[in-house]
This record gives sequence, structure tokens and C-alpha cells, in this order.
Amino acid sequence: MTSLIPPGCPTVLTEDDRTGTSIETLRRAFMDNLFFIQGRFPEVATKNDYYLALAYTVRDRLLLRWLNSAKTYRDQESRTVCYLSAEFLLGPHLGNNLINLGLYEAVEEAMRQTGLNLKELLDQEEEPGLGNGGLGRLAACYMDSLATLEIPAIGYGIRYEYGIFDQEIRDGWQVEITDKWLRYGNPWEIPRPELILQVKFGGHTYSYTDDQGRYRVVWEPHQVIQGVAYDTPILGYKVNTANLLRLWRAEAVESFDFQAFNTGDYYGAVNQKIASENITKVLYPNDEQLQGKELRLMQQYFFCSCALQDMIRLYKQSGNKDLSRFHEKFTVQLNDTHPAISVAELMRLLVDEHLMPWEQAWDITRQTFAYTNHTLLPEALEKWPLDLFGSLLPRHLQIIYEINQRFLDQVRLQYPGDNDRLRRLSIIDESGCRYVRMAHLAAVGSHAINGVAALHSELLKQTVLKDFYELTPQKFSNKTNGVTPRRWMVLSNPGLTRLITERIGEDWVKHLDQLRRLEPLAEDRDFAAQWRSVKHENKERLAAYIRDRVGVTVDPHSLFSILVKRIHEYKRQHLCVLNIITLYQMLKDNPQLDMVPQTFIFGGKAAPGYYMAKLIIKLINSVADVINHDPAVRDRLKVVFLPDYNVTLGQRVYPAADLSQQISTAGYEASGTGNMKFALNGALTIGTLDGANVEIREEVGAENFFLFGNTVEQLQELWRNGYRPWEFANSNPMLKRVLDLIGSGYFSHGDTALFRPIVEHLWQNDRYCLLADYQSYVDCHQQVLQVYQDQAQWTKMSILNVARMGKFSSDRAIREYCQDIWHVEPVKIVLPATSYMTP
Ligand code: GPU
Repeated sequence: MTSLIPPGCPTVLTEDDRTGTSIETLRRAFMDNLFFIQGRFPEVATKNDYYLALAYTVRDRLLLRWLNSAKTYRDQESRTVCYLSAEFLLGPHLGNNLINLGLYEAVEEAMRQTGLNLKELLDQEEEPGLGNGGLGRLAACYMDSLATLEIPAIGYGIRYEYGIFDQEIRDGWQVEITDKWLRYGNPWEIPRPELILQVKFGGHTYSYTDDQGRYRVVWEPHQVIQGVAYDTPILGYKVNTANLLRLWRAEAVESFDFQAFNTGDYYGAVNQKIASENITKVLYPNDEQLQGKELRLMQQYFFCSCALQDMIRLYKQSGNKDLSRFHEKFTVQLNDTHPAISVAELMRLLVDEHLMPWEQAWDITRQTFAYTNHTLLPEALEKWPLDLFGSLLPRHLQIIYEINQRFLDQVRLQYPGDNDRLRRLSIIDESGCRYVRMAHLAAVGSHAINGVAALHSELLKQTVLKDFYELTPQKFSNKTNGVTPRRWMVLSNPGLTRLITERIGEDWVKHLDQLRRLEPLAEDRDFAAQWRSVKHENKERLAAYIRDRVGVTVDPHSLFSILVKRIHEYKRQHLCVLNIITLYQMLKDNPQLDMVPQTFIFGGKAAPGYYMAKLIIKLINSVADVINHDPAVRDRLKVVFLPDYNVTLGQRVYPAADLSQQISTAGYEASGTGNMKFALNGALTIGTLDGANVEIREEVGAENFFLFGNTVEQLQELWRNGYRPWEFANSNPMLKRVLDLIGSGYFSHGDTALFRPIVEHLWQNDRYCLLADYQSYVDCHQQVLQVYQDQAQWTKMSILNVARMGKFSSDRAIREYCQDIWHVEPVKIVLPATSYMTP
């Protein structure tokens, strides 16, 4: 191989401008990029110019690792994990990449020497909001852990032009603003305009027998769209591994334009082009709520087809001719059912396009895929009306019928005469309007199925996938979620990171179990004082942000009680409001009451079409307005709604929390991951026995967790006996008073109609059992206040919480997936000693 370096140049480049890491080199490279990429002299450069110059400086260092990772995987034909997800909620790249490169301090100093403040530059970055909430953020944490554990992996998804909307609050209501995250360019992605794949839609199929006597099906589409790859490197923590996140953008196929152009329909051609590009225009802002829209199915199929075609391309690149070992090269994880159409698409590619016999193709398909379920909520389970599905993907519908028929034939053998079971298991829902059930397609087409917390995985086997569990119990397992300590501690909570590292070294960042070594320090008064002062500084910073952003003054000495997540009735933000109004009534009844000063902080977006969720936001803001301005409260109670909750804001919020509110109805939150981020940052949890709360409590110890509410079994019992919420309200004077106060218009300038939907629903139906859990929650909160008064005790509990959070690292979760489902091994990436340019 010849070197690209001209003769006479040194071949050992240890400190060149694109890979060097000394402060001096970083500073020079930064100025160089400001000049040659941004085209600016420092005197006229904007903050954004500086941010971009720095981003490109950091990107160069990523590319060195990325290209070498890709080359190593190619050379070694490494087995590769493909994580298919309609959402990747990455959060800002710059800070995270600096942490993972181990260059944060060096760059901070280089910027200081240039007269700039790194923090201000970090604040310039607009985060890519390519996800709704927990599911998308989990995918991002998993990409971080895969790279950190040196596992060859590719994330495949959609490059939405508009991510999750920005939220503004006007007159207490949520207003959605389009998220133009690409406005100032995206320095972290590399477009691959030559890496283009075609995706077909609509039309019809016909079959014939080819000259070798084989039955062949041809799909003649109505429309062809092309997918263009946009690549983002995902670097591991202090390793050379940089994996690939490949997101697809939809484009019109050139030839289609010409076709229309030639027939004189120029505007038709332009419309066609616009329609094609619409596919990746916008992220659907629904979280766990189905919105059977055609464009959504198009998005799903579009990115799955691109991903699978790309895998086949890569597979063939490494010299393999036939696809019989595809599943040995790739293992594909389906992040919920959004990519479940992949099962039918891989079958189509293998059978129709690569002429593989059905049985062999089906073996390969099942060995390739594994499926993660993220919800039990019936309204979130994806199903597509048959006619819509068939008109968009006619060939896939045929393939699904075939898969279903063969599958049900097998079930018949195992359960002769059990027609009810066949009906329940079928991929096609035949009750009333007919549907394709995507969870069934995913379950049948996968060799492994998992839930995301122990309780959730159990309930999965007892409810939505019960029949599948009875059929193939060996496919089922649990993989409790985790979060990356790099973003959710090292980057967001430098104070606590420093304190912990001073005492136990830095191993814990990669081996979170090491936090156990903090346990003995829980009794150390000196350490406890430092612990408290770190928390206090974090609270001061959040208080300053709240003052700037919301215009409310909050006291950093008060108890910061925080509830941030998507707004959903099952997450019960309004239960927290009932407790706040209860505290407020106590203060009104007894103005001299010696109550711990408290600040309640909310944040989260509501799906734009979810009326109740939007009304809950309005309720929070209305209650905040009254309480924050009532002189009788004398600042003992403050309520704040932080607008536009996102990853960036999460990084400010988690480190500043004293109390983490995890109050969903037992059995509804599959796992939760915010619960882990809070506890990792030293907040104590008030929570129900739901999702991963159960395991967090197990780990930290029941005595260090504030538990309340009915269990899943108790709620089942309640409903079996006929749940009558009004009985709870009528027999509980304070509860009744709180509900009546909301209904009376006290928080809505006398408007008794505004919050009626909330109050009436609670009285009459209360699907999420707020009233059944109310008293237990209120009592538990009083216990919280008691303990908070004993700061020594509180701090000890906080330290023990952190010390026992090791299990909830996404590294642990990914190790489990690797061992039990993916069967992949780490691959070490070694950087060439000579030059980055020598292949
Ligand atoms: N989740 Br399904 C989402 O954020 N969006 C979805 O569409 C679906 C699930 C969440 C669960 O609500 C949460 O409990 C879980 O921690 C998270 O997925 C990751 O598994």
C-alpha cells in the first residue's frame, strides 16, 4: 500500500493538527478551522462560528478513531450488532465527545487561552431531538455503551429534518414550535451522497415461473424513493472504538422527475419530489400513543429497507457470495415494533431478490432478529389496517400471510382444535376491522424477546405476549434498562464526579459497580459535608436558570422535588399536583405551620393531540400561579414548570434534585430511565412499585427509598371488585376538598369549566387510580419531609443510593444483551503508530 504522504514529509506524525491532543495543538487547530472552515477572522466571529470551529476540531479526532474502527471491522469481518430504532435521542455531541476523548480539560484550557469560555460554546449546540422520550434516549445510551465496550455496532434510524417540537408555554398552555435543528448545519454528520438505496412503495405484484422452474414474485411499485445515508461517529469512553450511527434521509429518484418532465408534467414532477422528501421530514411527536398514519408506516418501512439493504451490501463487500451466513455476520435488535416490518422485508430481500428458498430464508430471518418490547399500554401496541398496509406494501402483506399461515399450522399441531388460541396468536387481527399486529410479527420473526425491567418482563408474559410465552418460553428474557454514566454523571455533574473520583479513583466511570466503595463514606461527616455542598451548588445553578428562564425565584435551600418526563395520564403528574394542593391547604389552614420549604419542579412535553396531557400542563401552571403569588405561603412552597424539557435541560435538572418523583400507576411504566438518572445523581426516590423502581429499591435498600401506593396485584384486586373512585373521594375530607377546589375555579380565575375534564374523570372513572393512591402518597411525602429535616440522615441515604446504583449502568445492560441475545465479542481498535493517512 502506498502512503498518501508526499516524499520528504515525516511519517511519524505524533502532533499533527488533526489528531494531536496537546493544548497548543488544539488551540492551533481551532484557529485553523475558524479561518478555513468558518471563513472568519476572530474579530468578527460569532459564538456559533467558535462553536463550529471547535466542533470540527473535535470531529477530526473522532474521524481518526472512526475510520480505523471501520477498517478493523472490515478486515476482521467482525460480527456486528445492528440496533434498529425509529428514534435516537442523542443530546448535544460536543461535551460528550470531549469527555469520551478524555480532552475536556485540555480543550477548556485551550479555549481559556484563546479568551473563550468552553461552557458558553457548549451552550451553542442545538441538540438533535430525534426522539420523543425514554425509548429514543435508551437507544442513545446503548450506542454509547456499545462503543465503550468495544462492540462492533451500527445504529440505523431516520434523519428527521424536524425533530421533536420545541415547547413554549403561553398563558400556561403548551405551544409547539417547529424544531429546525439543522438551521446552522450539523458538524457531527457526514453525508454520503453516493451511498443511495432505493425503496419501493405501492403498486402491485405478479408471479411467474422462471426458466429454472422456480416460482417468482415481482413487485411493480407505484413509487420509488431513494434513501441517502448520513453518518455520525459514536465514540466510546476512553477507547479507540468509534461506531457508526447511520440515519437515512428520503429523496426523490432522479429518473422519476425526468419521466414526468418528458410527458410535460413539470409541476407533477416537482410535487412528486416534495412528496418523496416528506417521508423523513418530521418525527411523529406521539409517545406511546398510536396514530395509524400512512406516512408513519412509510417512515418505518423506508428506514428498515435501507438498513437491511445496507447490511446486505456490507456483507457482500466482505467477499461473501450467497447470503446463507447473513445471521452470522449481523444480529439485529428491533427497538419496539417500529422496525418490525424488517422481518417481512428481510424475507422479501432473501426470497424475491436473492432467490433463496423460503425455509432457509425463514431460518436466517429468525436467527437475525430479536425484539424488545417497551410498553404494555394497549393504545401503544402498533397495528395497521389491512387495506392501508396492502396498498402501501402489497408484497409484504403476501409475505406476512405466508409467515402467518405456516406459523398457525405449527400452532395447530401443538394445540389441536384450539381455535381461540389461533385467533389470539394470529399476526392478523380479524376482529372487526382487520389489522396487521406488529408485535406478533416481531415475536414470530425473532429468536429472542425481552422486556425492559423485571416486573415489565413478567407482566409481558402474563398479558400482551402470554400466548407467545406459552408457545416458546425459551425465547423470553428480561433486560433491565440502564443509562450511561458518561453523559448522566461525568458530563452533567462534574462536581459529584470530582468528589467521587477523589475518594475511589476513576474506575467507576466504566465499571459503575465500583461505586459500592462509597458505602463506608456514608458515615464520614467530612465527606457528607462535601456531598451536601456539591448538591447545593447544583441547586444554585438550577435556581439561576429558573430565574432567567421562568422568572420565578426559588430558594436553593428548599427541598427540590422534581418530576420530569413526557406528560401522560399514566405517569400521573396530576397526582403530584393533588399533593401540592394538599400542602397548600395545610398552610392556609395553619399559617404558622412549620413546614419544610419546598420547590416542586415539573418538565415535559405533551403529544400535540393529547388533550388531557395538555390540560395537565395548564393545571400545573395555574396552580403554580396561585401558590407562587399567595403571600400566606411565605415562600414555603414554590411550583415551577420548566418549558421545553429535553436532554440538555435534563443535564441541568438531574444533578440538582433532592427528591425524584416516580409515581406512575403500578404496572404501567415499563421501566423508566429518569428514575435511574436521578438516583445516580444523589436524589432519593418517592415512588410506586412500578417498572425499574422495584429494582432500584431492591438495590438501594427499602430503608433508603420512599415507597407508596398500591401494587399491581392490589390494583388488579381493586378493579376485580369494581373500582369506585368516588368512594375514595367522599370518605377523605382533604382529598374531596382538593378536588372541589380545582373544580371551583380557584386556580382558573373562577372558570369552573376549564379543569372539569380532569376532575370529572378522577371522580367517575380514574383509569390510573390516582384517588386510590392519594392518601398513601400524601403520607409518604410527609415522611420525606421528616427525614429531610435531619440533613445528616438524608445525606447518608443519598450517598448510599449512589453507592448502590451500579446495576443501572447501560454498560451492564449491553453486556447482558451481548451474552444472552447477540453473542458478540469486543474487538480492540488499535490506532496506527505512523500516520492517520496511511491505510
Ligand atoms: N417508551 Br412503546 C417510550 O419512551 N416511547 C414509546 O413509544 C414506548 C415506550 C418508554 C417507556 O415508557 C419507559 O418506561 C421505558 O423506560 C423506555 O421506553 C425505554 O425502555
